[in-house]
Amino acid sequence: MAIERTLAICKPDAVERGHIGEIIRAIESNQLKIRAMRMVHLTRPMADGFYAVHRDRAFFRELIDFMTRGPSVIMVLEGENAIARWRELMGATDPAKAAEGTLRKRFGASITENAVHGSDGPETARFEIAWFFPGYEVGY
Ligand code: IDP
Ligand code: MG
Repeated sequence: MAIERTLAICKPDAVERGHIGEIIRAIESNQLKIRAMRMVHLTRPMADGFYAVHRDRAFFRELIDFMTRGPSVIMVLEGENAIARWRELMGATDPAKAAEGTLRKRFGASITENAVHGSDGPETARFEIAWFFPGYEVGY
């Protein structure tokens, strides 16, 4: 199994409600290492570019309004099979459908305000890490 890196975000709803600590605890207690971290209040151009793949979806505007309404905590996670493992910890996109104990079940309020983000594959992870951590190097 490969060591992977993935991009994780505590979205504005999770930051507003004081869930950063619980989310980091879930990361650290599940053998994922935080390799980079920053708090960013996304501008519209940053959010538009990050979610460009969704720009034709009906929910795009609502998603961008949400993601730009307050700061997010953005992290690079690393570990064995990190991409799938982080998505498993997050749970399904819709908190109502997310498994018991997942972060979205615990902290998500709606399909838009679902507390956390995770890359969905290796290509996406590369793009998303470069988007928020330009120049990020593996050679630490
Ligand atoms: P994911 O975050 O589980 O990968 P995506 O389909 O990539 O889900 O959607 C990106 C984000 O857009 C979701 O996390 C959520 O915040 C929002 N979103 C997705 N689907 C809907 C929807 O049907 N209505 C409203 N917002 C949505
Ligand atoms: Mg996605």
